[in-house]
Parts: sequence; structure tokens; C-alpha cells
Amino acid sequence: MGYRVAVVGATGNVGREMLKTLAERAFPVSEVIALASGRSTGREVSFGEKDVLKVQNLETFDWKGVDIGLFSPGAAVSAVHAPKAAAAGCVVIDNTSQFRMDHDVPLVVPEVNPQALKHFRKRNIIANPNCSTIQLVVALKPLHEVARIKRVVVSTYQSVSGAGKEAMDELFTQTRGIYVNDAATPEQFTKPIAFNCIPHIDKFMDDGFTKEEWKMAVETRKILDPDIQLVATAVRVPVFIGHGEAVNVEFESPITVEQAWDAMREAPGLTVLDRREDGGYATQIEIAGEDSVYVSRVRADTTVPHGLAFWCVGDNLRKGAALNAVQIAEELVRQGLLARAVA
Ligand code: 11C
Repeated sequence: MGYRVAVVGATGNVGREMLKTLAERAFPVSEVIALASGRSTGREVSFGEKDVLKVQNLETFDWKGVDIGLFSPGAAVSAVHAPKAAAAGCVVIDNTSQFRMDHDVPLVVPEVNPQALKHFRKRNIIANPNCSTIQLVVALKPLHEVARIKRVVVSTYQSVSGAGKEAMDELFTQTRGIYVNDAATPEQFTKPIAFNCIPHIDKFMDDGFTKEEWKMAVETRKILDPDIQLVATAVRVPVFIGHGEAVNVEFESPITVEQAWDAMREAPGLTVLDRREDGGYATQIEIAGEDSVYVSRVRADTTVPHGLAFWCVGDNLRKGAALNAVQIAEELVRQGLLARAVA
């Protein structure tokens, strides 16, 4: 018994990770369909260790009979094709920013707000949050349950894979170019990314924040609590996979470091790696490929009445995108919200 599952954007960083995650977690599938733009039609992508799928053309695809669509093609493509799939009865789990803030589209991190899923039938679309939001709310949720969060200040250290395959290639080429005296002009980023940090992710908004920073604020409020104030600075760093975040949290009531450690240790999807010694913390290189969000460097922030500071890292392609989307599909099954799988 299994579901017919289509992956849209199957040749991209996240699409390939979605296929890998579906296979690794043995999600019950009767058929997996790889879809992408006409340019990629006929290309092959792996599904699990043994299977190879031929990529089909999204433009001409007939959605009838598809149970679940995992979308990660870019917001403009989702805007056109997700509603088409949803109208044909497919439950869309969309990884783009296209529908996240629509009031009738649930924005879900299964460890944080699985209850929001029950409203998905209004549009047949569920939104997967931005990668930097996902790892943050997984870390904040257990703390919010101990002492309500008032305000969050977060600075991100985001890997280039968040910007796609070409961005990863650009980091590689520029880094190599510096050693062989072959400087490449930046194309994917506005400034050199090799040996540099760029405080600019997504487009600029009228108030001076970038859209990435805005997304972290509004998505955290939608997922966790509409009363939380959040200010973000999003920075691209020369790392291939994994986003880091330095987080300061102000609470309404006292919370000790020990209480925070205990709550975070108990929380699903979260691993505390916090030895106060050289190397006793998690970094991007170590957690790439891992499902868990890692928290380190938890300490009291005594500059506010009830404050904590911590560091967290997560694999942006995995928990930040593909894994969260597959977990949403698993949660739909668990809550009995999908039609029965076909035999
Ligand atoms: C990045 N967070 O690292 C972005 C990628 O809204 O889903 C994901 C953009 C989004 O560049």
C-alpha cells in the first residue's frame, strides 16, 4: 500500500534531497514521479539506492490520481502549478515562499505546530517554512513552553546551498580561483563569496530589511506565537551546507540555563551538544546530512531581565527543506488526514 507522490523541481538541490529522504524514511509510495521544467525532461534522477527516475515535464503533466506533491521549483512556478495540482485532488506540500503567509494555508513544522495541518483542505496546500525559520522554531519551541518568549534577536550564518546548485558551484570555483590566480566574477551573489560574508539574502524591502529577515519574523509568529517580536540579520557565509544561527531570546519570566538544556534535550528534532570546552559545540560541517537541529553554547544573557543566548545549526537542505516536507506528509498520514493509500 502506498501513495502516488510527485516531486516538483526534482533536479534541484532540495528536489533531489526530497527523493533521497522519501526513500531513506521508506515513506509508503506506490509510485514516485520526478517533475521539472521542460529543460530537464528526460534527465535521470536517483530514488533510493537502486531506482532511477526519468524526469517528466511539469508543464504537460496530468495531476489526476496523484496523492501528494512535494514542490520545490521556485515561487513563480509553484504559483502556477501548485493550485493546478491541488484542484486535481493532490495535497501539495510547497517548499517555496509563495503561499506561506496566506491565512488559509497552514505553515507547518511537525515538531512545533502539527495541529495546524487540520485546516489544509481549504486550499489543499501546506507550506513548508524557510530553512532558517525551521531550525529556529524547533529550538525555540521547548523554551517557549518553559517561559514565554517576548523577543528574539537572531543573526544567521547561511550556507550557499540555500541559493541553489549554481551558488554552490560559484563558491567552489571562486575558492579554487584564488589559489590558481583565476578570479571569477560573482554571478550568483552580489559580492565575492569565497573567503567573505555577505549580509544580504533575498531581495531588499522598503524598510531596509531583506526578505529573508522578514520571512524569519513573520513565519516564526505564524508557526509559534503571533506575539513574539523577532529581529533578524541574515548573512551568507562561505559554507556549502548547513545554516548557523546566533540567537538571543528575552523571556517573560525567569529561565535558567539548566532548565533550557533539560527542555531542549527532551524536545523532538533537537540535539543539545553543549560542553563548555574547546570543540564542545556543533558546527555546519559536522551536522550536514543529519536530521536533527543542534543547539550549543547556551548561556544566560544578563543584558535583559530574563535572557538566554545560544547557537544552533541545521542542515538547510534536510530539516530546513526536504525532511520537513516529508515529515509533513508523514504527519498527514499519522493524523489520518489523507485518503487511504492504494493497495
Ligand atoms: C537561503 N533561506 O538560504 C534561503 C533559501 O524562502 O524558501 C530558501 C528560500 C525560501 O537562501
